[in-house]
Amino acid sequence: MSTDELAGVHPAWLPPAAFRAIAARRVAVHGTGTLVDTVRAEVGATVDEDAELVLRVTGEVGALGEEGFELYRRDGVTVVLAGAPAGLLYGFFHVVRLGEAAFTGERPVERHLPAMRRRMLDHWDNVAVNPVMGQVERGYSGGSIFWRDGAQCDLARVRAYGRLLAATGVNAITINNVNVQAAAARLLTDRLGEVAAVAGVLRPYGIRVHLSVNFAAPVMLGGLPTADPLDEGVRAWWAETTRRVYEAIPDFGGYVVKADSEGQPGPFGYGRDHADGANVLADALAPFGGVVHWRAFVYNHRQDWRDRSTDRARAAYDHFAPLDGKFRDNAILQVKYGPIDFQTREPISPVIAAMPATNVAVELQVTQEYTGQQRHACYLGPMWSEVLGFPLTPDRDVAGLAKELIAVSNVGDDRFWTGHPLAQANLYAFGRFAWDPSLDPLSILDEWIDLALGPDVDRAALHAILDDSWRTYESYTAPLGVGFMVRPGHHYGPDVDGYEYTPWGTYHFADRDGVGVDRTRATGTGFTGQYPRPWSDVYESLERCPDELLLFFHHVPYGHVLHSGSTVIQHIYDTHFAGAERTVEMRRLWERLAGQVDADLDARVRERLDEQVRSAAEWRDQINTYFYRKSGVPDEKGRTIY
Ligand code: BDP
Repeated sequence: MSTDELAGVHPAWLPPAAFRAIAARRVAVHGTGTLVDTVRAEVGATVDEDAELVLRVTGEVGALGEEGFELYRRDGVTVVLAGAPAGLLYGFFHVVRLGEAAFTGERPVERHLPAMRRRMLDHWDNVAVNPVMGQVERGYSGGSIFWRDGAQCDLARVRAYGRLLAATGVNAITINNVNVQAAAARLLTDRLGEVAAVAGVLRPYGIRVHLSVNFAAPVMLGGLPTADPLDEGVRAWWAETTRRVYEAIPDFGGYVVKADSEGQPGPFGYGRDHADGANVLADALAPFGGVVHWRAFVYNHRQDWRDRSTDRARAAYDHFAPLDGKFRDNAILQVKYGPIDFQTREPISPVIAAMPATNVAVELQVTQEYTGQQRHACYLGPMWSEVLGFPLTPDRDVAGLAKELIAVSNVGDDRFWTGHPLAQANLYAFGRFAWDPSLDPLSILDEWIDLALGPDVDRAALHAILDDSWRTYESYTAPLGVGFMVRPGHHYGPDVDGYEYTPWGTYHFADRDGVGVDRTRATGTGFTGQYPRPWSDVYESLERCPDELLLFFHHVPYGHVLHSGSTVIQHIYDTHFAGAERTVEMRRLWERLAGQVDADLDARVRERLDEQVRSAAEWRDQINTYFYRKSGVPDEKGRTIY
């Protein structure tokens, strides 16, 4: 794996030390196929007899599917059995994770099967540098690992990435931005070779490649007069174009489409609905076993901000719920976990429960667009655990309602992969949750610490920094679920009114008397009515609405008393002082890692923590000052607010 391209690149969670326990043992690998060969290459020398670790693909184990595996240890031999090569690969990496524990004592038979059939990362990488968004939209880790200056990169980095992802259980990636510009659109046709090359290096890791396509491709690339999904010529163009894609990439995954959203073309332009739009692509992909991921992130980003009857939170449900049952089986509706846009705190999107006859995938954001942009340490595992375990309907949680888990990747060509080295833990956690949403986020963090930093680092200090870092970030940024108090455009740092008088639909309605968005049925936008019971009632009720979502659902006076006993205004002051203070503590805790991690990793983390401390103080001061001046209510603890 060591090519020039990888010189100096941090091994993330697969350093040579992670393989210590396996390297010290005699290993036998039985089976054939590309993925079994991958396992063989990982193991190095293998033996035929007297193995202490046996990895075997066998038809003898039932119900493990393509990806499941069985693990046990008996009489000094650790055995991994899989029904298919992919299962063997995942079983192998499971043994890597276990380390010495895989070779200690006896182990009864455990069965491991992925909860989600597709575990996918979306890259928002641009082929040509976008003048506003750069090479990677919302990328905080340097350039793209796929393209540089409009041309495909050396793929050694992509291969190493595939290996890292396989070790977490990820089995699909979309390689280009959902906002598909001209150069990227051509990946579907004359630049298809680049997609095939990426598919080639990821295939040995069981990862299928998907492509974001532009809904207007028949016009842009095919020279047709229309992209109307019901037009016969358009249908034929998609069918033929897709046939060519599969000729080049027989195991191609499918398409991802952002349509009628933030300026992207879509079926609305032709008077058609989104099921019409998705189905034309689904039909083109079906003969080859491909799927289309159709994003539900559809809303009017040019609304009149003075018109309070429109509510961006309502948009996805209003557009999609009436279409339940109209999507093809190989169309997957990709729904962001919250109704607005990857905020630090949002309620769960009601769309996830509203479409029982549709395949729904839940989309998370590993790239920290709204959670500190990889300058702030913010471990998102606890948030995702809450999201996935949320009992949205009386009999199912979000993980049970979703068929797939998808997230926007946080990786770039940075030598630590993720800009902030500690942000690696988020990427690692995503894969692990997609495999098993019931995992404990803090145990996942332990896995990452063990693998990436070694078992001897000050684990307690790392936990003290990261365990609550999401809640810490929440405490010094937008309060009580109101969201979007970020600087317009790049979304870093505070600007309370930055979006307040714009057409983007993200408002807080703060005035001298109160703050928050009234989304009730009784007096507000009616958004609460999109939830199943009991949530429609819980959120509608000022008394029952959880504190952390209060301002998402209700407009309240500053003196409103929370369940915590504090008033809204005092809560704002207290959390902002405490949150900023906490970042100073995080920086102090990191000092304990000095000498335990590589000097350059240490330097990078220190630089980021300094910025986090600075930025948290800026958030504290701007938010507190804003609300003090609006409300005129002094801090009851007498701290200085200007
Ligand atoms: C928003 C991002 C924007 C993305 C959009 C999306 O600011 O860059 O294009 O999400 O998900 O959060 O399509």
